[in-house]
Amino acid sequence: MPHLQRRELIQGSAALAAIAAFHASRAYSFPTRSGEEVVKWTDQLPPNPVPEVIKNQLVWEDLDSWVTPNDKFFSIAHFNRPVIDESAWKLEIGGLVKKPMALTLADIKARLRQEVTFTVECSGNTGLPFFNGGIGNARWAGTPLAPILKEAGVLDSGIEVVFWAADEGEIKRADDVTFKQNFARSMSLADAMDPKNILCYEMNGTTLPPDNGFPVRLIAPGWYGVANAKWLKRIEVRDQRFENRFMGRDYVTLREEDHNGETVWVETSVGRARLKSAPARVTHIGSDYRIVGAAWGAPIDRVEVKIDDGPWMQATVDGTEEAEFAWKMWSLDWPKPSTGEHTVTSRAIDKSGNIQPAMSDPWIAKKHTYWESNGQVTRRIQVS
Ligand SMILES: Nc1nc2c(c(=O)[nH]1)N[C@H]1C(S)=C(S)[C@@H](COP(=O)(O)O)O[C@H]1N2
Ligand SMILES: [Mo]
Repeated sequence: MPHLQRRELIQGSAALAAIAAFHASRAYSFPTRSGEEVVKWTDQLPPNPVPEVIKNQLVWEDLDSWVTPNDKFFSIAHFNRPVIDESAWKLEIGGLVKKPMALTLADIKARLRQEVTFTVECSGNTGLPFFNGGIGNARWAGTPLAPILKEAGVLDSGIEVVFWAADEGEIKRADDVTFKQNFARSMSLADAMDPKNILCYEMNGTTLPPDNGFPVRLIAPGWYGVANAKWLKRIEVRDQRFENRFMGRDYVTLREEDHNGETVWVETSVGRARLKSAPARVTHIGSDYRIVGAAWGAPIDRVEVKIDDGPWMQATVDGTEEAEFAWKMWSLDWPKPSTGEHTVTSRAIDKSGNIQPAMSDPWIAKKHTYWESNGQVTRRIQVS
C-alpha cells in the first residue's frame, strides 16, 4: 500500500481513478458467460423461523458480482434494530483510559479514512438447516480504531476492549437470572489494536445502512460476523476478560478434541474466520454447464470440486492477490453432465496447505454446536 499512497499524492485523483479502473477491469471480474442460464439448486432452504434475526440472506443462485450490493446484503440482529439519530449520537471511549472521549460522527469522519474489502460471514452460516446465506462481501470505509485508543491512553491495567452497541434485549441465564443488556462483544487489547480494524461509517460507497449498523460499526477484517459490532455507542477498556452472552454463552463452540487418545471437550468463543468455500451456482449454455463458487476465511491457494462421488477436480480461482480479506470467486466447467440428480461439493485449500474439512472430519463431526460450520458444503442439482 505505501507505494499506492505515494502515487496518489503525486498524481492525485487521476491515479485514484486509474487504480479503481484497474480493480474493476482485471482483478474482480466475475465468471459469467453471455447467454448462460442459471439452474436452481434442488435443496432450497426451508422457511426461516427467525425472520427478525436473520434478514435478506444471500440467494446463492443470484450471485453475479464480487461485491454484494447493499440491498442484497444479509443482516443479523439479536435484539431490536435501533434507528439512531445521528445529530444526538456520540461514541464514547472510556473505561481504563487516561482521557475519555466522546466522538461525533463528524469527528470520526474528519479522521484518517481507511477502506477494506472484507467478506463478512455469520459463524452460524450453514450450521442450521434454514441458514446458508449469512455472507456478503462489501467495501467498508471508516477510520482506524488503534489511533483513537492510543489518543485516549489505555492504562497499564487495561487488557480487554468491549464494544457496546445501542440495541438491547432481555437475557435469561441458565441460573434463571433475567436482565436487560445491550449487545456487546469484546476483544483482547492486542486484537483491538490491530491496524486493520476500522470504525466504519460507509458501505460500498454509501452511508452505512441502518440494518448494517448506522451510524458506526466495528469492521474487524478476518473475524467472524459477530465480532463486527454494529450501532456502536461505547468502547470501554477493562482489566478483566468480558464474558457476556455473545462472548461466553452464545457464539461458543463445543468440540470433542483428541489429546493423546483422551477425549477432551473444549468450549471456545467464536473469533477469527475459518477457511471455507461453497458452490454458488450452476449455469449452462445448452449442454455446457459451469459451476461457480466462492472461497474465503483464509488466504486461498486453490479450490477443488467434486461431483457426486467422483474425484476432486481443480477449479480456476481468481488469481488476484489484493483484497486479502475478501472472498475469491472460482469456476469449473462441467461439460455435458448426465441427466438426473447430482451433488456438487467444494473444498478450499489455504496457502499453509490446510484443507477445508469434510463434514465427516472429526473437526466438524465432533463439533456439538452449529457455530463455525466451515465443513464442506454440498449442493444438489437436477440436470434435465
Ligand atoms: N449491535 C449488534 N451488532 C451485531 C449484531 C447484533 O445483533 N447487534 N450481530 C452480529 C452478527 S451475529 C453478525 S453475523 C454480523 C452481521 O453483520 P450484518 O448484519 O451487517 O450483515 O453483525 C454482528 N454485529
Ligand atoms: Mo452472526
